[in-house]
Amino acid sequence: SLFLCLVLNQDTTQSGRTLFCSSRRTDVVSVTPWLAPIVWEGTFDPVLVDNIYKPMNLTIATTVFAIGKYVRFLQDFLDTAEKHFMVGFNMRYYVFTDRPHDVPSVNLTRGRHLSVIQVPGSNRWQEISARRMEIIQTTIERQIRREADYIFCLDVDSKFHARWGPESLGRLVAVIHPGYYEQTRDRFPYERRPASTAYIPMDEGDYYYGGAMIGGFVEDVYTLTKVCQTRFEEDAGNSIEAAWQEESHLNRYLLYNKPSKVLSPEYLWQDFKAKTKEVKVIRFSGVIKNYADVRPN
Ligand code: UD2
Repeated sequence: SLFLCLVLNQDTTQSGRTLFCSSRRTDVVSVTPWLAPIVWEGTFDPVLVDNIYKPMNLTIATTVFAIGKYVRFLQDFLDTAEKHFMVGFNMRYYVFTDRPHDVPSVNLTRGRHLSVIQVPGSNRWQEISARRMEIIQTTIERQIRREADYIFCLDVDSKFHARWGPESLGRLVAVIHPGYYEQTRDRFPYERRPASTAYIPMDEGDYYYGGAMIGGFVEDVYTLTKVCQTRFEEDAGNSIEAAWQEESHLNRYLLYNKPSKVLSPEYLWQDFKAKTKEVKVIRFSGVIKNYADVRPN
């Protein structure tokens, strides 16, 4: 039946269980040129993946920043994460905020914990966004490397809508930005000034990765944040700020340190964007926000 399934490009049933075939998706590319999977709905069997990872008793760390008015996004982020994100796994949320008293109380299921870590506020959103790399790095040094196996660093102005499970686990995991998965690389908003350490020439680049998600083994994400922070500071010393702050540095890092798994834009959609035919399920998306209303400046 596996043979038939490959030939007919259909699901089939074996002992009552649906057999998934990677060839089931012919409308999207599901592997990178360096043979890392690109995770789309229909390219994996969720039951099989859960059965492999759940017995490992893994602990997942999730960092999320809610500085200033962004605390208002925490309730929905956490409520929906409890419904859809790594359900059945040990979870440690690390909430970084300058307003610890405004962190909502959320009912966490068994094996899931939340710590609030106070960090300074800032008047510049660019600085808040960029400083995440430094704070994640120091928190990994202080505690996360002893407390978790994998880590996800996520944007708070977002919600989960459907399963985001262990199919997303890997050594170094990045997500394709929903605004650029249909574009050619000359259209990617990489940093194009050679004076910046985030510079990517026009004829290089694989994908445009979204800064709203970085994931992987704690030590691999640690190295990524350390390198990006060093480069960000080097740029600052030369009075240059990359086009999309840490997202630009992330893209540069991933060009030369290829992710071992790439998540499709199903794992990072944007609510203002209409669903396209390739996206069978929106798992996580950025909410519509009024920048003037939530940012400090
Ligand atoms: C894009 C990226 C974001 C980041 C940013 C860099 C996507 C979908 N989003 O989003 O990840 O790379 O560009 O410019 O890829 N934050 C606060 N308080 C603030 C401002 C920001 O807590 O006052 C935190 C918060 O966790 C937020 C994150 O920083 O989710 C990113 O900031 P943003 O959402 O304003 O950036 P945005 O939407 O332009």
